[in-house]
Amino acid sequence: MQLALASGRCGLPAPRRPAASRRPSARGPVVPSVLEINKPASTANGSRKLDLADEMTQLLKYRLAAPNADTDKLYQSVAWSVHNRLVDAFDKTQEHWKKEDPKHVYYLSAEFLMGRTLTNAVHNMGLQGEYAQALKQFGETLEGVHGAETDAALGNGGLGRLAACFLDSMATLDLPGWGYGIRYRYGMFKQAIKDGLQVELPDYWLDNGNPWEIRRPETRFKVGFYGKLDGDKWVPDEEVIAEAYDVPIPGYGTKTCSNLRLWDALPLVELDLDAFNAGQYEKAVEQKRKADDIAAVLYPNDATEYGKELRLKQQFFFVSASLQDTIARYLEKHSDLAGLPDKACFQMNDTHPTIAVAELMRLLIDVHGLPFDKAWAITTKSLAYTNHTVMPEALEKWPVAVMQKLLPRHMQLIEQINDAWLASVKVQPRDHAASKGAKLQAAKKAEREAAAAAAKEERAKAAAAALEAATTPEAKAAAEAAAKQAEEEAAAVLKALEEEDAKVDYVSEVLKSYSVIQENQWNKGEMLVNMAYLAVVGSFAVNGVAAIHSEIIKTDIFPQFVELTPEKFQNKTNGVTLRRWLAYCNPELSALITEALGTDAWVKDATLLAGLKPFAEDAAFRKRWRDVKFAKKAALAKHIKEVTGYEVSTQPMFDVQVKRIHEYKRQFMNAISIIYRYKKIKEMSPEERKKVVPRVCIFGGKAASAYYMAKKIVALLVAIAAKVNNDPEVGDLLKVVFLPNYNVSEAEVIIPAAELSQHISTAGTEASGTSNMKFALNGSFIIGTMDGANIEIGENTGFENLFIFGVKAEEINRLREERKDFKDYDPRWTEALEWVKAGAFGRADYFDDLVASVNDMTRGNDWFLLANDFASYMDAQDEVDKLYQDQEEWTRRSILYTAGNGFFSSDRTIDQYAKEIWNVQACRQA
Ligand code: NBG
Repeated sequence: MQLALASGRCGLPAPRRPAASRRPSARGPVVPSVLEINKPASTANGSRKLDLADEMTQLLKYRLAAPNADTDKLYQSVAWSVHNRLVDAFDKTQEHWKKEDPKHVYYLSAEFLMGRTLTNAVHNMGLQGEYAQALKQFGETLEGVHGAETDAALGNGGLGRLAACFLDSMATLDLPGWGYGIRYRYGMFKQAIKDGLQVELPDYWLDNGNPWEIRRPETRFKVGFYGKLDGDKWVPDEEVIAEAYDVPIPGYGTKTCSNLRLWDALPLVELDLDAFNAGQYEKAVEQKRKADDIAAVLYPNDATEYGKELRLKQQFFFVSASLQDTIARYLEKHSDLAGLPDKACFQMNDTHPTIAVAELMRLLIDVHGLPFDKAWAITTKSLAYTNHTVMPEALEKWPVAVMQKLLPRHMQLIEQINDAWLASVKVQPRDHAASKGAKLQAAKKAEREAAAAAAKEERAKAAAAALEAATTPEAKAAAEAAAKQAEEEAAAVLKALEEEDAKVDYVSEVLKSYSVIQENQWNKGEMLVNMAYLAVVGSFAVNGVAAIHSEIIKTDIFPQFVELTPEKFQNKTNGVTLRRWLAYCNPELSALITEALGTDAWVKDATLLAGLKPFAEDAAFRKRWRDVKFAKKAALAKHIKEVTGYEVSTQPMFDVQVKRIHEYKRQFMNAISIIYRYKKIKEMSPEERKKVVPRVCIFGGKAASAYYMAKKIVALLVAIAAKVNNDPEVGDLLKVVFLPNYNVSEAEVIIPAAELSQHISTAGTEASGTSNMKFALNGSFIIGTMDGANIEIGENTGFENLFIFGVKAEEINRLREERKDFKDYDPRWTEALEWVKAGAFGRADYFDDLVASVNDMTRGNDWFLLANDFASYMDAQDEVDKLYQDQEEWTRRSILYTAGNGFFSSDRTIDQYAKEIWNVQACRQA
């Protein structure tokens, strides 16, 4: 039984204690009789207070019915006991907020990548001492039961994890706010490696119950789909019930406990008894099956669009339920919906929840009877939108046909919104569309005339040559006639073009660029709803997630909107919670920091980390800093051994790249550099080998199930590991590890152990990155490009402490253009790639397309510029090796990473959102 969670159908487990230590408690039969546990424990002041160990005992017996408390059951008993305290804190906070009625922010997100809750909740509530004590009575520790918890992996990657960090910070800052999302029955798929390839297994994360949620059968809303429009009255022909589950979110060092409300989907009628009695068993449960589908899976969608109706259904489902819920709560205290923007701000996390623009309009107009204009004023004062990517494939566009079918009323409203919007663009101050149209027209004219002038010159040259070549008067006359004719023809062509041009309505051409509904450029005739444009039109604020990204969205993604409403566009550089990502995942470093600073206040005020700077100069402190890193490396080495069987020494540099596998993140470039390193080590003499800086190269990350190239990259990494690690010639000089099923819990073990971390995306493609911040805060060096938040990390740490390489974002377009004729490969690149091609890592055919994608301009065009950046990447790697040999200097700078990057606390980010977008103030209990 107790192993079911460890290995069962979940595939590879997250970090946890070895099986041998997961045994029934040493304390013998731990469950006393009912009589015994009913005896109240009295406290010093005589009140009847149940002590924690007793409470756990009760839980073991009555909730878990577990006479033999193994580690899993002990975990659950602690979890349910913590649950009780969370519910208390939750109730008090929500009551307080209800009474005070402050403005709330509602964070709408299709993803929340929460990870485990136990350690975080216990520490945030300051109960670690009490629970450690209670567990001691069962012969267990908090760290011991920690591993029995399954990650709540309701997210794909950075965007979902950011949402989870934001909830922690909102609660910590006492900001009234809830998250809203979907309670997926299956979270992010589990990744396993089979025969060297990634396989995806379902994530049955709810199998053992979930102590971290509260089911709310009393909070239900209907959500409709499909059906017909009768005028503007919508009659859906499919309806489901959204039922709420609340996940309490305790703040750190505060009484505030806020909420993540997740929706489950239920059928209106679970079983159609008539159909059943008539023997139509499938029909009898059809409604249930359809509802089940909605909250079943998280789309494994990192940066690729799945044109799935079901996905739009999911998006609408949770958005509709969340808006209905917030409006209902607003109306408990207020009667006029015009005041909604004073009490609620909805932050749309990427394009996934942006159907909220149309749904809020529908609720206000159809359900609450407001006129369009009034509804629009409320909507545009309540919604804000965060963009998280510039990848065109991830900026969702829904075919009008799909929207029309699934949400006919919303499509109608989107058309009305668009019409009103375009009409307003037309009458913008200074006749914006007209003057822009005139400019466009003038530009086209100039282009035409320049082409005509060039052609004329060509012709004149040809005529002159013909004339010169003509020796007889007849030939001369013929040449003159030909020249004249050519001139007349050219004039006719120009005239025709001008006539065509006169027919073009330049104002409407301009308006097209603003339109929310656009033609599919790859499939003429198909019309699409551009959800990002809908979000921009419907929001009062639009933000990017790092300084460079916020500029790129202004210049490349929404420039036309910026012209009209520059004040809407903002930057909110991402951050991470220092609780989970430093204090709890690295208690050893945390203790050292607290000792040095003389306070643990940095956990809540990250700017205090700057106080570590002088300690970088202190040799004794540096030694202790190194000792902590070493201990974390040892823990990771142990984990690597347990999971992969590979034995790695703790002496080499731990070099890490963990993140979703994506071509733009360029794990392939890292792989090629490792192959080159490996090849060179093999060619070296024993003397030369002594000079090599040994490394353990660690990878982790999932490839989206349908992402062809990403899966090949995983396979290549696994193949390199198999070859290198089994090559006795190389020994400890190089080891390569692919840790399967990278998730939050894996990250918590990997990040504190890293000495170098790689953030090497093609400049301009990674919106921000957030693991770069986690690594930096844990004293890991960064090798990276001038991309996303790397740039701001450089500004905070001092660029001299980062290993920056590669081209800049502004050079990318030109280089992509030039690559058509690119031949100038770095010889190291070619040598390593040739080796892959020759089958040194097996599967030469399988890797062929991957190699071609970067090396064959006819089959791929190295779109992400790996070959282009390779030489400077290798140079940067040489610098890394050089610095690592000077451990004192390395450690000195490692301390500066932690000291310099307090800026990247999500508390800072959330404080900025609250002040600069949401206008939400703290509401704290006395
Ligand atoms: C991701 C970006 C990351 C960024 C996170 C959080 C999506 C769509 N975007 O660079 O790729 O750090 O969002 O903002 O997942």
